[in-house]
Amino acid sequence: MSVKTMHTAEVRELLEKVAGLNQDAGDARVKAIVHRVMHDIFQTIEDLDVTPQEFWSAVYYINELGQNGEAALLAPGLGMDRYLDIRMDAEDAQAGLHGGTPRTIEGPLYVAGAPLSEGFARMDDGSEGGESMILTGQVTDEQGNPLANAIVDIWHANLKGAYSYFDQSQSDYNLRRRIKTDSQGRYVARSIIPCGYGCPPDGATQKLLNQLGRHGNRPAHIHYFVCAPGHKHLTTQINLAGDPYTFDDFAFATRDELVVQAQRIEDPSEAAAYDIQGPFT
Ligand code: MBD
Ligand code: FE
Repeated sequence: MSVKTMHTAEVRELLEKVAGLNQDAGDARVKAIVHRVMHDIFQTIEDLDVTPQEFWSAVYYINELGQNGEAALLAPGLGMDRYLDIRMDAEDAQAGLHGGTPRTIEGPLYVAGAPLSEGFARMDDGSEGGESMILTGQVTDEQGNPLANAIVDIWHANLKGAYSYFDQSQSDYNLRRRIKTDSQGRYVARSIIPCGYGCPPDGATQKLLNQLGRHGNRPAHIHYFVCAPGHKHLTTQINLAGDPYTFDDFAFATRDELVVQAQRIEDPSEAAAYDIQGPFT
C-alpha cells in the first residue's frame, strides 16, 4: 500500500535540516546539492514504493562498491561519464566551438606521469608478444595548422584487457607513454594491439550490471589526452573496428568518428605510404 509523505511539512523540514539549510555554517553549494539529491532519493522511495529491505541492500551495495574500489567503474556503466560528455559537447556548441576530434570519456584507469619522449615512443615492454601496432597522427589546431610540442598522453590495456598499475603483474607504466609532437605536430607510437576490457566478473559493478541484464565489456580501445599551450585539453579514445563490442560498449564511449580500422602492414616499406617514419626495429 503506497503512502504519500513528500509533500508534508515534516519531510520538508527534515530535508532542510539534513542539508544544513537552517543555519549559516558550511558550504552553500554542497548544501544545495545534498538537499536536492536527498529530496530526489526520498521521492524515488515514495514513487516506487522502495521497501526498507531494498533501501538497505542499496546502502550495503555502496559499501561493497567502495571496498572493491569500483565506484569510478560503475559510473561509466551507468552512463554518467557519457552524460557529462554530452553536456560538455552541448556547452562547446553553445560557445560556437565545433569540429575537431570528438571527445570521449577518460574512464577510471589513467595514471599520470608516464614516461615522456619526443616524437616517438615504444609503449610495450616486449614481454607479451602480441601483434605490433603503430599509432601515428598529427595534432593540429581548428584551422588545421600543425601544433608542435603538443603532449599526446596515450594509455591502453594489454592482451588480457588489463592496465598496468591496476594490474600489478605488469611493469611500471607498461602501455602508458607521453609523446611530444615534432615540428609538424606529428607523433608515432609503437605498441601492441590491446584486447577489450571486461569488468571484474565477481565485482560489485558486474553484480549490478547482471541485475540489469547487461554485460560489462568494452571494445579494444586506446585512450588519449592531447594538450597544447593555449588550447583546450582533449580527452578521447580510438575504438578498434571489428571488435564484437565496438558498438556495444558498456561504458557508452564509442563514437562513430572514433572507430578506426587497423591497416595491416606486411612489408615495412609499406609504412612509408602511411607517412609512418621512425625507428621500428
Ligand atoms: C576501461 O578501460 C575504460 O576505458 C572504461 C571507461 C571503463 C572501464 C575500463
Ligand atoms: Fe580503457
